[in-house]
Amino acid sequence: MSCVGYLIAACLLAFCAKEVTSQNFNVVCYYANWSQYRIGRGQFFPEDIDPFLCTHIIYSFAFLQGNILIPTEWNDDTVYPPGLYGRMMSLKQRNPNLKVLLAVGGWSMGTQTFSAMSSTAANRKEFVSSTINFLRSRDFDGLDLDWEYPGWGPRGSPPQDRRRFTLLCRDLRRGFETEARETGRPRLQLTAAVPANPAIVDSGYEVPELSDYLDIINIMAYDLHGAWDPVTGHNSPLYDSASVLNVNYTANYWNQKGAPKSKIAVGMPMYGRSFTLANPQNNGVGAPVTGGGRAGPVSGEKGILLFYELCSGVLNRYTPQYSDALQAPYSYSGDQWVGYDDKSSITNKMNWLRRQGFGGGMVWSVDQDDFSGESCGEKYPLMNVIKSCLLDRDGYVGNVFNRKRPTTRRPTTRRPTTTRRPTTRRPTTRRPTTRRPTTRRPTTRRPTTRRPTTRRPTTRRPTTRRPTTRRPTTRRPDPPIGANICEGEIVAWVPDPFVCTSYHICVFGIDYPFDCPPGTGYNATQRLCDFIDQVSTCNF
Ligand SMILES: *[C@@H]1O[C@H](CO)[C@@H](O)[C@H](O)[C@H]1NC(C)=O
Ligand SMILES: CC(=O)N[C@H]1CO[C@H](CO)[C@@H](O)[C@@H]1O
Repeated sequence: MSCVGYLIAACLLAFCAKEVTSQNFNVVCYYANWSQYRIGRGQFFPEDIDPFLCTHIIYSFAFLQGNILIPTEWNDDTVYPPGLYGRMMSLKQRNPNLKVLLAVGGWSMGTQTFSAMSSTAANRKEFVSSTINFLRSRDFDGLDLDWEYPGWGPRGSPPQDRRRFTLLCRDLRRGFETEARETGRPRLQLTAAVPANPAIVDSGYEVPELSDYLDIINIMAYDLHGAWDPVTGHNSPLYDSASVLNVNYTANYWNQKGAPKSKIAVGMPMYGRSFTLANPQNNGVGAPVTGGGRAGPVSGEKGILLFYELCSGVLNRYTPQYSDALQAPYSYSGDQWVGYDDKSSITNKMNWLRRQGFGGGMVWSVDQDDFSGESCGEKYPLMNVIKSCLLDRDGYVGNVFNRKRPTTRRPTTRRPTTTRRPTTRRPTTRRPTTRRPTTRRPTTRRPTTRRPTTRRPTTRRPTTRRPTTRRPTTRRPDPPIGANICEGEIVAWVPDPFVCTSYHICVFGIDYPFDCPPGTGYNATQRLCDFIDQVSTCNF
């Protein structure tokens, strides 16, 4: 299609047909914990999220150690300065309908630990009960399982893992229900990120039974084509009559296999996948390539362009094209080719989603849209399209939760401003873009051949992140004699029994004592250092 044709299509698509419907949609936003290490304007923190754009935020990722959930990032879980978990939770003060879930797994964690943890009832039991404690003590509203993928041989998961995954979901759901009954709190939610490729679905997912246990099924309907392919292909085409790897096919496939539409959240990428063309004259869909496209300036990853990288370069310098067959935009310039989603293709997907009656949309990931507005000229251009099609102005909650109205907009006054943000946010040693993927890995990786070894982060960050590095230098000498405060605690925050301005982080029974900054005391309810007059133990 010509450029003019493209513009007309863009205009036609730019409206969201919002007929009156009683349906409440979910908008599930993944947040990548490594976005804090992007450079310059790409650097992203929880405060950069507009809490009214999503009904659910999924913090990615925590890992498993044995049967226990562990944070992966040195500052995920700190109390002072408040860790990224805590900072994410404060978004709920602005939008009380917002749910924040924690994802466990991801492409880089692999399948082995999931496999072992889910293989016996006793292991699963330990995982379930420790996970409930972990989530509750940090105010998470649920868990998202990102096992990529149970029963999928090419990543080392044996066929038995198909059943194990179902049992894991069953035990989690039952555990969450029991805990909710016993405590009177709203039940923790259980969701999963699942593959788009039908072959991977069939080898690992007992869809009808799983669907009973899961609240939301997040289909990773992106990475459908990429640098591992020999020819250009679109990251996330809505349709494709030549291949099952398209959004319409996979969402309907999950539904036909037994997942109710209301539980399906259809994934959308906030990034494009790019290629280097073998011959610049041959620049359509299906043209031979020599590999991934040049890395973007912020992501630094070959074959990937984040949406704001597209805005600041590609969208005005490349030649835009629109594939009618795929209902998807792509662009090329010289030997560079990129397939992506923009405002009109997302609008089109939203209209499709509403027509088809699916329960909501999901994005990977919220930190890849233009959150600052510096590149695209407006803040969160893609997320706002999704919001305008699926949510009302208040970003109401989706179909599985009760709606709550914002009560008082209590801002962040309770927290001394000095504790809010570390001045030096970023340990210079650990950042680089080479270490970690900007996006989550190929949902689609067809079984055998294709994956180049470069795509997988083989080296995990060293194990240096742990507690020893966290401790401020101004330490009280020793914990009171005989008090092993941390005995039996896996991961816990414990107020010091004697000093109201101190607290302890216990990690696998080991005590890491901390002092609050001058003028503040430890508020055990909020798990932070608070103004001293807010801390009951300091005022009696
Ligand atoms: C979308 O998927 C459904 C179910 O697989 C199929 O019947 C329909 O033809 C698809 N639509 C297009 C335009 O491919
Ligand atoms: C900085 C960083 O990458 N932190 C963690 C974020 O989650 C991933 C899981 O995919 C871990 O590998 C990282 O260690």
